[in-house]
Amino acid sequence: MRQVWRWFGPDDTTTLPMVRQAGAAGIVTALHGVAPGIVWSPEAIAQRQSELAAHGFTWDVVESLPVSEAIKTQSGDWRDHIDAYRISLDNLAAAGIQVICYNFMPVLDWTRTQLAAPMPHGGTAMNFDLIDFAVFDIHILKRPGAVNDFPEDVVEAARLRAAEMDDRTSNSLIRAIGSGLPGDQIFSLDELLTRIAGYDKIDAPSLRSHFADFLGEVVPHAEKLGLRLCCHPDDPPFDLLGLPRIMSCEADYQWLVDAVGSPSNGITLCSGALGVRFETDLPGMVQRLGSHIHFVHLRNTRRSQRWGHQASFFEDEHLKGETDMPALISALLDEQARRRAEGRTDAEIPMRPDHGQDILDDLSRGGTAGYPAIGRLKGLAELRGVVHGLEHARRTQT
Ligand code: DNO
Repeated sequence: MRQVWRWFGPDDTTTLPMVRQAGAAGIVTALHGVAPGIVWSPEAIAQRQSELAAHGFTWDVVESLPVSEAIKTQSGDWRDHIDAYRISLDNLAAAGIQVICYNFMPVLDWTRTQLAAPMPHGGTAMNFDLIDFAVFDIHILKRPGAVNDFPEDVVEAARLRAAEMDDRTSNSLIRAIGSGLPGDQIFSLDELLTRIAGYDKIDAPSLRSHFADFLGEVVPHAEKLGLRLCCHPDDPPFDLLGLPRIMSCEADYQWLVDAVGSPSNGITLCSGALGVRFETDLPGMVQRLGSHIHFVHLRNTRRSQRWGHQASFFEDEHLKGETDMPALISALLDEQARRRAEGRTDAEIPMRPDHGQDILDDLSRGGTAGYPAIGRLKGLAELRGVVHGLEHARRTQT
């Protein structure tokens, strides 16, 4: 696997020389300042590439080329946004960038309720607590009908917790939930309610049909350009705020690859997001859908409680947590071997250590939540160790 690293641009507190020391081979980034629906210009792409080249890096993967809310809801300027998406793909292809990650989550992107939950080792990790989320949804946002979207015991626990929550705690809850909003956007609670209301008439089947329309418009274009689009799963992989989430499990990915059969219509396999669903079988998913995987995020989670598909969980160390990481990596190495045997030019799959706990100097450096330098360096080093061990075993067994 090609070891890549997410970098957020010149303001990232983890600088490119630090990434070099972590041993990553390539960079995953985006033009974070460009709003969804606006074209990524050749100049802006070239500028980002030259920032990377100055430190000997290439731009290996785009994460993300965002799909606008207008496209997801098929409202307003959505057709113009599709045209803009295709032009951005033209410009990325012309710059030699082939792997493009995106997601189709309504309104929110990844969502946590605590960005720095203390861990027993003294560091911190990101946490999603369904009861805190219910406090936000029912008592802070006051979304109409929110009580119906949680199990009864969660609603009751949230009522008790909300009654005791002070302003500091509720503000940090609002901030944590807002941190996952796409790009640098920050919404007020009223704006969030307005955006949610934009989905009043959109249930899972209609969102899926909008997604199919989007794929129909962009995948053939991407195929002509030789690009590999790859959809990131919902994180967490269940509905939030009464909004449908439709990329949460293996069946959803089977739907995706069947929706438009093309090598350009692929998967971002994120073990951290998908692994939260108790029934997820990641090694099996790689065996069954592996040929469509264009990008991999390796991360681990541990559920503290679950209610059906919903769960509270925290981001555990990369080799701890409930995903059997060596089994998953072994399946990915098998997939790469299959591709080599077929002569595929994309046999080496880009992989990044996803998120990391804040440890050592991370605790004072600041930067994008979930993306500390040392926590990710540790994750990458551990994952790299697993890859080397498995590759050694394969060489000596044959
Ligand atoms: C979280 C990330 C996601 C991901 C997007 C891809 O840390 O994995 O925000 O970048 O969902 O579109």
